[in-house]
Amino acid sequence: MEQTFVLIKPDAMQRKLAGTIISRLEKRGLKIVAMKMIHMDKTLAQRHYSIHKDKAFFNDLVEFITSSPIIAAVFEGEKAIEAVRQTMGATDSVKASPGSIRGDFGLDIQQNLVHGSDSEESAKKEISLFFAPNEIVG
Ligand code: IDP
Ligand code: MG
Repeated sequence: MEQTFVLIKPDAMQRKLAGTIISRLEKRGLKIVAMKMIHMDKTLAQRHYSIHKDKAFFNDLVEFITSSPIIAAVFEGEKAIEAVRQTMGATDSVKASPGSIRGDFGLDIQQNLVHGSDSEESAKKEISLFFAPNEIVG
């Protein structure tokens, strides 16, 4: 069993797609083991996306992810990291396969609805950044 970190991003919240996205992940067979609604501050956003700190889009990305409340969650399942990434689709929503969340609901490379950890290492780091051990209750 593996755990991975998921964010329902501001664009998805504003478009009332949170339920749809959570539902798709659950229907895939993944289990919610932690979930909360938060409004990320700049410091947390910069830490969460620190790997991208030298990219041209970094400041815009921090601005975007802190622009409204979002949902942070931990999903658990067999190969959960890969399963969530595949269910999300490619980063650029235009290039994401139809049937994926980004491929079905988006067109944008930045406002792409959902975040999912890309490796075991980033999953561990991201989960611990947003959740205390006793908040993972599933
Ligand atoms: P991922 O979310 O598919 O893992 P990453 O490359 O880790 O994609 O990028 C993190 C986030 O930064 C993306 O989800 C997207 O919101 C934003 N982003 C990535 N590439 C670009 C870009 O070229 N322009 C603007 N925003 C981008
Ligand atoms: Mg990423």
